[in-house]
Amino acid sequence: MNINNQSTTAFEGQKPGTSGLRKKVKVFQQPGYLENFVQSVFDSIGDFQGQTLVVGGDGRYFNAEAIQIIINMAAANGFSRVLVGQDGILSTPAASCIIRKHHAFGGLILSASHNPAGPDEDFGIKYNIGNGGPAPEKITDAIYAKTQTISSYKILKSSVQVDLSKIAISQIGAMSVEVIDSVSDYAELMQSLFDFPAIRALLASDFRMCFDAMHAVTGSYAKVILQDMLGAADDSLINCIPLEDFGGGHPDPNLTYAKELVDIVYSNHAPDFGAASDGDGDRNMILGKHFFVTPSDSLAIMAANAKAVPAYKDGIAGIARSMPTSSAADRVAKALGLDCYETPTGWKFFGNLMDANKVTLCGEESFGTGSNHVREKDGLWAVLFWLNILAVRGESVEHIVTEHWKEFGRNYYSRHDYEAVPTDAANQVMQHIRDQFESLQGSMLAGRKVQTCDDFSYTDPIDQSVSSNQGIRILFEDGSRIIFRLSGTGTEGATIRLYLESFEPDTNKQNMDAQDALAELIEASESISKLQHFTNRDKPTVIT
Ligand code: VG1
Ligand code: CO
Repeated sequence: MNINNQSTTAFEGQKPGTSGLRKKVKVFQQPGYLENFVQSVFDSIGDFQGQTLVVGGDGRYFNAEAIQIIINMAAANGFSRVLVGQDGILSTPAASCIIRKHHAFGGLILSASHNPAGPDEDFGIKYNIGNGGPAPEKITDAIYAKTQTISSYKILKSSVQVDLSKIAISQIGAMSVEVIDSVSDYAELMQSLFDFPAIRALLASDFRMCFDAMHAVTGSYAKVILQDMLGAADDSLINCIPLEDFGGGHPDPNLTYAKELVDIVYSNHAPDFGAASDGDGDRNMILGKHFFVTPSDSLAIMAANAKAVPAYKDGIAGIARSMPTSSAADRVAKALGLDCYETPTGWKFFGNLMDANKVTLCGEESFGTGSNHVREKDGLWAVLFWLNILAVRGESVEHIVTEHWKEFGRNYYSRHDYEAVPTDAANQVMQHIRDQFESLQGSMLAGRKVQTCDDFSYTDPIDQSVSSNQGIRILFEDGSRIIFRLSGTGTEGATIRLYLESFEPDTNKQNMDAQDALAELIEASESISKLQHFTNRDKPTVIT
């Protein structure tokens, strides 16, 4: 093998965010940009000589080109085997499953998740370690440091183009390249976790569902699992052809961007169950007939009903949720006598807890739920989990949720996003709140007493690593919370996320609209942050 030590100069700002490096496609297309980042990964992950690398992505624009470059670099750097999804396709949870199952050293996942795709839109890449999960901060910090000093990268002298369209094994010098079925390992894992015969029977009854793949990666997975294996009717899957630009859409499964599905479940002919997944297949939105399940409630309800699912029939070890996620899951954990962990935003913080068997289920308010079956959040897994619960309980989604509130109380919850605001304005907002920490302490706000306010800092209970500045929290004595956080996944300016939560134990007051129930907290948020004033916006971009 003829290897070229291509000299290069560092690019500024190749800093992995909440979920890897995300930039405009045009930025990634600069000569050496992707190569520098990939080499910085290889230089930061330890000794992988003779080992396996998994590669695949969500199929967005630039996916295939990036994969060819990575294969040429993996061969030059000394991997002995690359496993790549057919047509370059691997959903994020499927990549995690394949890394684990085939004992790979790690994997490169090409995705910018929910961010729009196409020549003028976004691309992304992240490295997952051998447990199948996102690299922890100590590795992403090392990768970033490397990108700032890199001066050369290794690549084959004469570039090889692998045919990704056919399942086959080929050889590049000492390295083999295996193009594998993108779905089968993952489908087999799903079958081992859930009661497929019960779900099949449910789908064969008069129960109707609608799954929206939003023209992103889960289309391929939903066809095989929901349709071929579980018998879902043809018309129960929509937008299931993966497209390079996601059909011009924004595959973020929420009430704003999954409008087509939302309109269907709120129509006169609404199905019993609706669900959507995001660009790379790791998130989910769950809906019933004329009913929306908040992701925080979804996590709590899964935990409370876990024994209905074969894989969790003996109970779960514990629950973890990201800090901004509502504390609905904490109430279930308490009732079950389990530990509940509160981590910063981003799936990488759950890995250690799952590896140490402290938790089985994890979730984020941002439509991410998952378990220790892989080390990523998993959209279709959540859909199957709900179908399994529905098959066992034989009740409607709305009934299951409202019964849950009766038993545990309802955590009213909402997130307001102010997307693409000027970075300076966003920093001003955060500083403005910080400046009031002292005066807020113990004061009355929104008719309730402030208990504490701080910048959330997390010490990993397994390796004691500390992650600070993970969002501003204003915690009230009655359990209500206001949280401000800057997004780590955007590619334009800054995105401010405002998270609001209040607890309602009274069954007679659990049927309000969340925005109405949270009105006082919403007003108080503006008064202390001057968010709309600093950013010159009069309303959020997205409310969920
Ligand atoms: C967002 C979500 C976070 C999630 C992350 C990656 O991050 O809030 O909960 O883990 O996206 O999800 P941020 O930093 O923009 O708030 V995905 O589907 O893009 O891997
Ligand atoms: Co995603």
